Amino acid sequence: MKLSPETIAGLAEHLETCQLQVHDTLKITDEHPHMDWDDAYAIQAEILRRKLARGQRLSGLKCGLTSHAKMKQMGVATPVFGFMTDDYAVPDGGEVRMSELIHPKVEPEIAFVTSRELKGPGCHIGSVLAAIDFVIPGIEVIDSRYRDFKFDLKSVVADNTSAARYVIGGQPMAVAGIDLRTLGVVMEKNGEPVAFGAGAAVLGHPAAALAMLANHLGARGESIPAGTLILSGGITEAVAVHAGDHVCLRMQGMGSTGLRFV
Ligand code: 0L1
Ligand code: MG
Repeated sequence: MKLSPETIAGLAEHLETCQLQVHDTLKITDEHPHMDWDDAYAIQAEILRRKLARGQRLSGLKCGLTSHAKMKQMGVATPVFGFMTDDYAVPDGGEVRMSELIHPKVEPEIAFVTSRELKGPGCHIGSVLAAIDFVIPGIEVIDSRYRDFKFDLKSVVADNTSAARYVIGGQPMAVAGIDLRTLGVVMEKNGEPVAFGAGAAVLGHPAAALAMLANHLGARGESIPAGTLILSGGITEAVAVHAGDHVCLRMQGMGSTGLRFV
């Protein structure tokens, strides 16, 4: 690690304050060009610690930048991992207040819920499929705290991978019998289809994203507990939203979920 514990705590406070006070900032690597991956994940962990200390609860984990469409949109080449707390959860069909966000975008994602602990290293698609209770449609609302979404990967990791809100809903399905690679998704904004894709857009198979997450956590002596909700990453590019927009995600055989921005 290159940053001191004091600098990590200060950067976590800075980024979380941007989130809570709804203002943007320049990417933190401008001031700390030598920070490394461990520093970035330590800043993210400190943001989680601050939220838990205020009584929020961890409600899920997320994989980000797992599709070529997202990687190309953001000009990066590596997936990243983050967390969601219970205040990020939006009820199915519920409202998201624009006044609480900076410049939100939505992503269609396959959400997984585990029935067993997943532990790396050595986790692979097979271990993931054996440990999944069900999959369900999910929309992630990302809201980078960086001005104009201009960042590098370490800055994004520190900013908890832009996590802001999410909704899940529709018909949960067991993974046995579904080919997650050919699972089709259509995301609509105000009734118009705006993004289309299939599960294979996520690293060839969306379970591969969870295997990467388990291996990432395993390298840190952590694991994914049974009963964890995990967003596997945007299948398409993220779509910008504004007040008044209604977003609906339809997933093949699983119905739909949606939310409204007010
Ligand atoms: O969920 C994600 O794909 C992570 C996004 C992080 C970068 C961004 O803000 O687009
Ligand atoms: Mg996402």
